[in-house]
Amino acid sequence: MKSLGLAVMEILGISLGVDRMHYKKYFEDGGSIMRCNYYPPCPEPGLTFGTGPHCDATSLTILHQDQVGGLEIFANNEWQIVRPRHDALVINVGDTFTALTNGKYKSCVHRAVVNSERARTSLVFFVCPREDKVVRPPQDLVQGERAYPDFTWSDFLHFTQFYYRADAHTLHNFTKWLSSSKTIN
Ligand SMILES: *[C@@H]1O[C@H](CO)[C@@H](O)[C@H](O)[C@H]1NC(C)=O
Ligand SMILES: O=C(O)CCC(=O)C(=O)O
Repeated sequence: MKSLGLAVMEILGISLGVDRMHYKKYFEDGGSIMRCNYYPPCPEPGLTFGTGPHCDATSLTILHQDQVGGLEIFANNEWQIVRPRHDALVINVGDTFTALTNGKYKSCVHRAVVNSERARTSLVFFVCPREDKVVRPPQDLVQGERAYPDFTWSDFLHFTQFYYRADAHTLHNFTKWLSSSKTIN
């Protein structure tokens, strides 16, 4: 999974027109988080979500869902079903990668719905930088203002674990939180 993540990083570097090895090298000593989600059938699926709408705070998400289905992404102003395919993985950009590209790649808002009939599982692998590494876009992607300040993955992870439940505005509110805590210090 790690080498797959690094291979995608190389492709993303190429697509952005920066040094093709830039992101691959940056994540070489990085870490990862893996999560297995189990969603039991729900008698009233219209009243809840399996996982509410959020962006992943991490950098890159590699997800596999079973054939039951339930993953949806918010794109072109509407919720769109991500049809399960047993032979495919879903790749999502997370907030930390948004910051690393100065906002060029946008993290994707997604959610998981439940259904009344069948239990569902998904397996999710999150690619992250080494915790103490500064998250900063390459100079090529900064024309004028920086979209986000410098931070470390460790700070951002801490924010989402102790102060803020990930939603569609996590990075925005983290940035605000960072600048207010700097003022206090
Ligand atoms: C996060 O930011 C959004 C957009 O500015 C705002 O509506 C929301 O209230 C914020 N949430 C928290 C918990 O600060
Ligand atoms: O179960 C899914 O398809 C989505 C899971 C998810 O968004 C997450 O674990 O962060």
